[in-house]
Amino acid sequence: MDARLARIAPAPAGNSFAEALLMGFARTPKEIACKYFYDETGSRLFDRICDLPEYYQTRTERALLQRYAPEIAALMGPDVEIVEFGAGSLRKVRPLLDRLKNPRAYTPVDISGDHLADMVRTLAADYAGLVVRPLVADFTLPMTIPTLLGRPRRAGFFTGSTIGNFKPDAAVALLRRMRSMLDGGGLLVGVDLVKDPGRLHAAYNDTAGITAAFNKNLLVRANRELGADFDPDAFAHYAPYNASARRIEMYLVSLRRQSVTVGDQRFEFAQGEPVHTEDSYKYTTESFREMAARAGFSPRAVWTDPERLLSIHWLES
Ligand code: AVI
Repeated sequence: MDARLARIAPAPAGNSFAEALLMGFARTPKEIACKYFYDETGSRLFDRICDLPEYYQTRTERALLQRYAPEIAALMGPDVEIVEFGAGSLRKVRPLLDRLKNPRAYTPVDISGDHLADMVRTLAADYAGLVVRPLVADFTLPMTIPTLLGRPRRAGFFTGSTIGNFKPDAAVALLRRMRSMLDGGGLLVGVDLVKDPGRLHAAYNDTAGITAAFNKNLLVRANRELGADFDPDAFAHYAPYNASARRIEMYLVSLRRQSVTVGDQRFEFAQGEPVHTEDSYKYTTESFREMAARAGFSPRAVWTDPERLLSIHWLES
């Protein structure tokens, strides 16, 4: 086993939940950035979302990766370093690692260091001889990936339709940054597709209420970490599909007029006032390819499932 913790880069200062929340609440409508969903409870709730019958994304993408791993591995070629952005549980990359010819290294990048260290131990035990070097970093911020000895060609792995959680201009900027981090290598991206609005609505408004709990966990987190006094029951989960913008919008809506304290600041909420917590953009295969081209990539292969729920794109630099 060769799982060198080659470099652990701390998340930069000045980007904390407290600062983000106070800045977000100064806007109209108020907002909380969606990357703060993922504390320990939020990550566990997200895992449950992935298993929901209404949330087709995770199982559809898993099946696509399983099915097309040989083709993807052939396009990536031999001797590559796989860089996974937002690696999470490190499970999704396995079918690809199983098919790649002589992968030189696997570099998972994730913001959650403790989780990453545990997951790396499990993965490294199953892939004897693979150089695994986790990077603890917020890949949405500018960062440099240290070069490995021999400078292997890189291939990026960015699945989970996370690109949809960025506004289109920010998504282009992120893809552009990834392109430069990959240093001439290609990028594999998972992208949720435009589809029947009813199907989309159901995926973000599940009958078991897990997505609602995931959304409200932002308030629970603020209470715990920032000494806020939100009453999560005084806010409703609201997640409509905006068909003209082709995005799910997620909000916490104040059910009554109320004031809430966060640290030493007080915030007023009118009855019915929304706090914006997430956008989840949906693309057609063509509109995503156009976006990737704006970021400087040459879109090559694209794979979709028979129902055309989700797509996986291979972009070359
Ligand atoms: C992580 N991301 C792609 C999910 C999505 O579908 O936009 C986050 C999520 N929000 C509610 N359910 C899932």
